[in-house]
Amino acid sequence: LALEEAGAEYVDVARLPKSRGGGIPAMMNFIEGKGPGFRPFSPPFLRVGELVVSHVASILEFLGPRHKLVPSDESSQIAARAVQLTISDLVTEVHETHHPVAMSLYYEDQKREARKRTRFFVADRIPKYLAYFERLLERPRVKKEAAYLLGAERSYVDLSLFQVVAGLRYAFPKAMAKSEPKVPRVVSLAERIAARPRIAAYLESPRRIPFNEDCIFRRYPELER
Ligand SMILES: N[C@@H](CCC(=O)N[C@@H](CS)C(=O)NCC(=O)O)C(=O)O
Repeated sequence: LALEEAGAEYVDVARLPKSRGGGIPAMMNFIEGKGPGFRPFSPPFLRVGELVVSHVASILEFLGPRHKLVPSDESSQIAARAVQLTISDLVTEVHETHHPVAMSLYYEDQKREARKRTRFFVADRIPKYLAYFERLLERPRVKKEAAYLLGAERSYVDLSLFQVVAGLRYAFPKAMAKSEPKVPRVVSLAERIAARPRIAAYLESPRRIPFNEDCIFRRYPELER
């Protein structure tokens, strides 16, 4: 989203055909320490020349100032890092709804625990996180249709919040239908980000991977029942 919003040129190497030097093996070369630069633990990571930056929050912190996706002052950049790390925490909790026991087990082998975990996640954690973002968007003299997380201008954390709202809607439609009326600023922000010309074009393009049951946000209706 950050690279798309910036209009930056990039290659999604893992999705490039093997015949063009891409695919999973090309990505795994880095994980196995065969690529140039730092050896990351897991995807996603960004390679710029010999520099390898891993972890979403760190990648965004790197891209932010270079692509004017964050204000230039230090306090805004520290706030951006904090919001992004909070979003990373939320994403980890989302993952744990379908993998509460072990990463190495299939969802089908931890379904009972997943149901229990999801019950608390949707009842307590979704409302708590969304209320926090809503409070960040509450600014004196700023209309709810105009607020961004760091102030008057969009930054990379707004893109991330859009992604999380989209993912939560996919995975937990019932919980989101209940929570959204309480967070009108978050809902408005997600709409405004989706409508930004470069983001809208990206969402319509094959570069956007549809939500599915292999990644972080998964729709297992039995978990919400
Ligand atoms: N904290 C990392 C999490 C990255 C992550 O969870 N990567 C997944 C793929 S989406 C993975 O490959 N994990 C392998 C593992 O943990 O063994 C980030 O924010 O980028």
